[in-house]
Amino acid sequence: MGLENILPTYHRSPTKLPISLNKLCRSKERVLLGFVCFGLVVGCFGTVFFLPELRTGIALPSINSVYKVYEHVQKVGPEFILQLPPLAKDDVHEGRAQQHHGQIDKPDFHLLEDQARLKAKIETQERLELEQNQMKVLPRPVIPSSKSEAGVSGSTTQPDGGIKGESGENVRYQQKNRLPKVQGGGDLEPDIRAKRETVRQMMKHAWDNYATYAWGKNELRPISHKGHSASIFGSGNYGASIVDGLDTLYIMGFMDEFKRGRDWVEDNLNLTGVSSELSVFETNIRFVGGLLSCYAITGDSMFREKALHIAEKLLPAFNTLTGIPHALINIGSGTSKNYAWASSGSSILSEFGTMSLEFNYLSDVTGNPVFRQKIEKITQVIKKQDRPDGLYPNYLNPKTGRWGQQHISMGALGDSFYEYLLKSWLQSGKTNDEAKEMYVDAMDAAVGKLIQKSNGGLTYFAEMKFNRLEHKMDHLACFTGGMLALGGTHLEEPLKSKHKELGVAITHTCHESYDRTNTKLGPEAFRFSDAIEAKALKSNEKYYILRPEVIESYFVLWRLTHDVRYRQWGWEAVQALEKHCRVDGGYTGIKNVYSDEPTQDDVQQSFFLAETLKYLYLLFSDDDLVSLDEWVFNTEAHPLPIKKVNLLYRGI
Ligand code: DMJ
Repeated sequence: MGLENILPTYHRSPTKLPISLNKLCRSKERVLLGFVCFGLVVGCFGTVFFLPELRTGIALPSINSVYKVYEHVQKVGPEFILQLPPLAKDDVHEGRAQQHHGQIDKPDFHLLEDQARLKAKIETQERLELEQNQMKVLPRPVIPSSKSEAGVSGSTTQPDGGIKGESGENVRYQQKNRLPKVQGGGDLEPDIRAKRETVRQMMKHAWDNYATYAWGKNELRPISHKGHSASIFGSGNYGASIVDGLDTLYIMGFMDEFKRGRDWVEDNLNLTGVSSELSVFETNIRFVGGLLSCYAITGDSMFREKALHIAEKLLPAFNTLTGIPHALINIGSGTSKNYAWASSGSSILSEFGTMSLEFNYLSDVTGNPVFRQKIEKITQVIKKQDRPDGLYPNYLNPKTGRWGQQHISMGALGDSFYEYLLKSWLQSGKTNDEAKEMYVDAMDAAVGKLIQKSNGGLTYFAEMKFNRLEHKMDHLACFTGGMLALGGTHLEEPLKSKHKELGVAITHTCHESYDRTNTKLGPEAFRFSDAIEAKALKSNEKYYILRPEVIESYFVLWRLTHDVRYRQWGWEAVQALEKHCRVDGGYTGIKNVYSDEPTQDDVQQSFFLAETLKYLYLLFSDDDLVSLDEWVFNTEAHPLPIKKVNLLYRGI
C-alpha cells in the first residue's frame, strides 16, 4: 500500500484519484490555510462559551458539556469570595487536610478585610441594580426571603396565621448547597437600612469606648471611664467584652476592630497559672460560646483552640458524685463548689443545664468526646429523678442527685435550661430526640402550671414556690416568647399552634412591661395583681441593666412572623437606649425605669455587645443574615451552626 492511501486526502481529481495536500498547494498556502482553520475553531468555541443561551436546540453533546462547565464555574463563585467550607471526612483521609487547613487555620486578615469589602461592594451593587429595576427581582435561591425583598409592604404574617421559615425538606435541601450568610444582609427599604446603621453605630460607640478606657478588662464603666468586673469573672481580667463582642463586630462588618480583638485573644486569653474562681456557667456561655461562634464563622482554628483551653479548665467542676457540675471553679487548684446561698449546697438548673450547645459542639470540632460525655451524664441524672407535677425545680444536689427547694421559674435560676433542651434538638439537626422529648415534657408542665392571664388579658409565666404561685415574671423570662415561637415552628400540631400563639402573647406582655414605664425600658421583674399589671413593685425590681431578652423575642418573632410591630417595638427600644443609657463613654444601665431622669449605674455589661446590639442589628436585617434555619443562638446570643444543615459546622 502506497503512502497516498495512508495520508489524509482533501480533494479528488477529475480522474477520481486522491490528491495529497502536498501536491495541492505550496507551503505558504498551507500556512495560510492553517491560520484560517484555527480562527474558525476559536470563533466557534468562543460563541458557545460566551453565548450559552445558544445551547437550546443544539444537539451536540460536546457543546452541552461546555455549558455544564460554564454553569459550574458560575456556581463556585461564592467559594472564591468566602472561607472554604469545612473539611469533609474524605478530605482528611485523602491527605488533603494540610493544604485545606493551610487556608482555614491561618487567616490572612488582609484577605478577610478584602473579602468583607468585596462582599459589601457586591451587595451594594446588587441593591442598586434592584432599586433601578424597580423591584423587578429575579428570585434568589434563599428561603425565607424578607418582607422587603418580596416587595410586600406592611405585615407579612402568613394568611393562615402561620409562620414563615418552617423547615421543610425543600428549605433544608437548598440550604445544604449554599454558604450561610454571616455579613451583609441589608434591607431594601432605606428606613430599615438607616435604623440598622444606627444600631451599628451604637456598637461602634460601645466598643470604641471599651477599647479606649477598659481594653483587656472584663467590662467598662462608661461614666467613670475605667474597667469593671463582676464577681462572675473572678478577680482577673479576661477581656470578657472582647470575647462577647467579637462575633457581633464580625457580623456588622467591623473588620479592623474584629482583628484587634482577635489578636488580643490570641496573645492574652490564657487561663494557665490563673488562680481565680470563675462561674462555670458564665465562662461557658460567654467565653466558650463566643470563641466557638467565632470559630464557626471564620474557620480560624485559634478560636477553637482557645475554646478548648478554657473548657478544659472547667472540667474539674464536673468531678462530683453525680457528675452534676458545681457552680464555681478555682481555675488554679481545680477545686470547685456551689454558692453558699443555693438551697443546701445545690447546683442551679439554669447553670448545669446550659452547657450542652457549647460542649456538644466542642466535642464535634475537636474530636474529643469528653465534653459530650459530661452532658450525657447530666442528662441521665436529671432524667432519673421524679419531678413534682412534671416540673423541674431550680436546684439539684450534686451529691445525691435529688432536687433541692421546690422553686420553679422560667426566669432566674431556671431560664436557659429550657432554652438548651429545644436548641440541643435543633443544633443536632433534629436527631437528638431525647432533648426534644425533654423539651416537650418540660414545656407541657410549665405551660400547664405556670402560664397565667391577668385581669387585663396579659399572658405571663408566673413562678412557683412550694406549690404556691408567685405572680411575678422576670425580665430574664421574656426570652420565652421567642423560644416558644421557635419551638412551635418545629413541633407538630397541636403544640405548633399553641406554642406559637403563646410566644406571641408573652412577647406582647413583655413589650407592655416596657411601654408602662417612663423610660420605655423594662424593669428587672414585673408583677400582676388586682392593683398592678406588668409593673415592678419593689425598688430592686425597677432597674434595667441593658438586658437583651425582650429584644431577643422581638427578633425571633420578627423572623418567624414578619409582623412589623416587632420592628417598631425594637426601634422604640433603640430610642430609649439612646435617650437614657447612652453617655459619652459608652452605654450604662439605669436604676429606675419609672423615673423621667433615672440614675445611671455606670456599667456597660458585656452581654450588651454580645446580645442586645446583635439582636437589634439582626432585627433590622434580612432573614438570611445568620438565618434561624442554619444557626442556633446560645444563651449569650453567640450563633452556633446547625449540624447537617450549616456548611460552617466544621465538625471533624
Ligand atoms: C446573659 O448572660 C444570658 O442571656 C443569660 O442566659 C442570662 N442573663 C444574661 C443577660 O441578661
